[in-house]
Amino acid sequence: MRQAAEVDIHDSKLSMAYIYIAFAALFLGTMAGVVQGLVRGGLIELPYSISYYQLLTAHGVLLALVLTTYFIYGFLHAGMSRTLGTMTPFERRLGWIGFWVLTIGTLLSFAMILTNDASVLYTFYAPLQASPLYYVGLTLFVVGTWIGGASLLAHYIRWKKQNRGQITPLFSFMTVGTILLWFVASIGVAATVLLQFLPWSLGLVDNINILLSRTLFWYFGHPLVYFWLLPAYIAWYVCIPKIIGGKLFSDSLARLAFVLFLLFSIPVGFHHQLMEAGISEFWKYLQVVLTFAVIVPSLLTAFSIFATFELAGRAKGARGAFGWVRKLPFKDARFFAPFMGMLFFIPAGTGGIINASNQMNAVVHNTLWVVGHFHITVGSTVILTFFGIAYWLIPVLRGRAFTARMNKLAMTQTILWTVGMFFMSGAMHLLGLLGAPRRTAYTTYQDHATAAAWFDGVFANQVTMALGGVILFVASMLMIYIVINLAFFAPKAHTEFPIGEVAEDAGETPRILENWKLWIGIAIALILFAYTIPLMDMIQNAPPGSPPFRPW
Ligand code: HAS
Repeated sequence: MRQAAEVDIHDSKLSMAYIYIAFAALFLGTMAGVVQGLVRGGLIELPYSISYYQLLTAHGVLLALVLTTYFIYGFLHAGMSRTLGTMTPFERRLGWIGFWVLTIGTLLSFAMILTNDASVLYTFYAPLQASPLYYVGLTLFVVGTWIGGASLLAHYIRWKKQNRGQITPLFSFMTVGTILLWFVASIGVAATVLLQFLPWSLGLVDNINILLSRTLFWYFGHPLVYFWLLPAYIAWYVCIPKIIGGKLFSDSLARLAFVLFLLFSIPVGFHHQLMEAGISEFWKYLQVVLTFAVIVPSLLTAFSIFATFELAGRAKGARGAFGWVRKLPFKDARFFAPFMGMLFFIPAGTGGIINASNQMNAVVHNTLWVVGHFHITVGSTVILTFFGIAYWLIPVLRGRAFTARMNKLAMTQTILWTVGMFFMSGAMHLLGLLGAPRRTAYTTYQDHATAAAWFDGVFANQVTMALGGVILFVASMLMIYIVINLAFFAPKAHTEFPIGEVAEDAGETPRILENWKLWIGIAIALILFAYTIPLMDMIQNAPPGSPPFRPW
């Protein structure tokens, strides 16, 4: 007898629409990446007046913004449909409207990058000025995510009404936490784009308050990294236990981690501005303290996942302190890819703690170290987990199988990605420590001896970086091949959407963890505390501001 689909067929179509664009962005973004890596390494020069900064902008926007956002929405819509039941036509329509608004925004912004009217990098720092259409595109992008998020929240609210008193399935609880975090955080970027960049780029005002724009950007920019991370954590907490044949160690601890992210991930943006004049030490200090608070839920996650692995191993008869490690299914790419992501997160998180420490930030800020940091956080921990999800999610949504042959290729893909990232990000970290700056094209600084010394190490040199980039590019093309196979050519089959259970002796989940009004209230209070006075200061004692610059 044919089994019912794990995700309703109409909901699957919506999720797949997001996922197709995510992988198209991976394709284009890594193409831009490899070329730009070769240019940065001084190995090739760009033809046809394409600029390094244009490629760098395309690379950053496509991978950090487009790939992540589309994959996340595809994954969350599918998981909500799986755990709360199919969407109503209204909820699905909202999902599609969100998708189209997001896509129009993406295409518009991307067109501006292609015409070299927006080579402002993915952080679009003022006083670099792009075409107004670029900012219109960004606005539509954010509005699209709000509409898509409203669809997810509407689904949740309806389920809650229909299932009064029941605890929300963990996947859906975590989705709500992620979307609420996104809503509160993206107000910052919407404010700076609408109130500062758009009027300035349209010529309605002459100058822009740079400090204010960066502050509003980083109010959004740091929680943005958790918007990328939390869906990966959803897979670690909810799907991985099932894949390894175990049970989640604690439901309450998992929910608590997500609540703590909502509270502490937003009032911390100043740790990206520690070297910036115009913000007093006290407010930087306060936000660094809160940054250290937002490390706690990741430490809780490390603890929970370790415990889940150990429980699963012991249930399968493992002995000794670490015998359970051998019981993990390392030959299953659905586990192996996220597992490598977890391993990456150990040095990556340590690097984050270094970044957040004021004195050490003075050493690494604006150097290649930071580029190394974000390639092993979002580029490895998050993306390897997303790849691991894709290996079963695409077959679920397309009614196909993840065959043994594809599993083998996926294992090779993971190893290539890991090795490529090790070389590229390792070299970036070392070069950054020596002082090599970020956001620059290839230069020998007129053959200055200090600059030459940065790059003459055995491992720490431009060529290692470029070599890592080439390996990553091969890994990326392999991933595209696997995705195309899973979506269109793999044999028809029923594939399971892995949703894990909680260990029997985990204890009951306290209801207060789902009191979103309370958590949003505390989050807003913390944000007001950390930001009100510095923002008022930036507005009341505003500098004259800056006219636009377009140095490309
Ligand atoms: Fe970061 C810059 C601080 C995490 C992304 N970060 C960036 C930028 C990006 C980024 C994109 O304080 C550059 C922005 C730009 O363009 O300018 N970051 C932190 C801190 C954390 C952190 C404190 N970052 C992330 C994550 C990202 C990300 C996650 C993406 C997803 N970051 C900074 C700072 C800067 C910065 C400054 C500014 C630098 C500057 O000066 O410009 C923390 O959240 C990290 C906490 C994580 C841990 C790790 C826990 C480990 C786990 C794995 C366990 C493993 C298991 C498996 C279970 C404490 C959970 C083991 C099993 C076995 C069997 C062995």
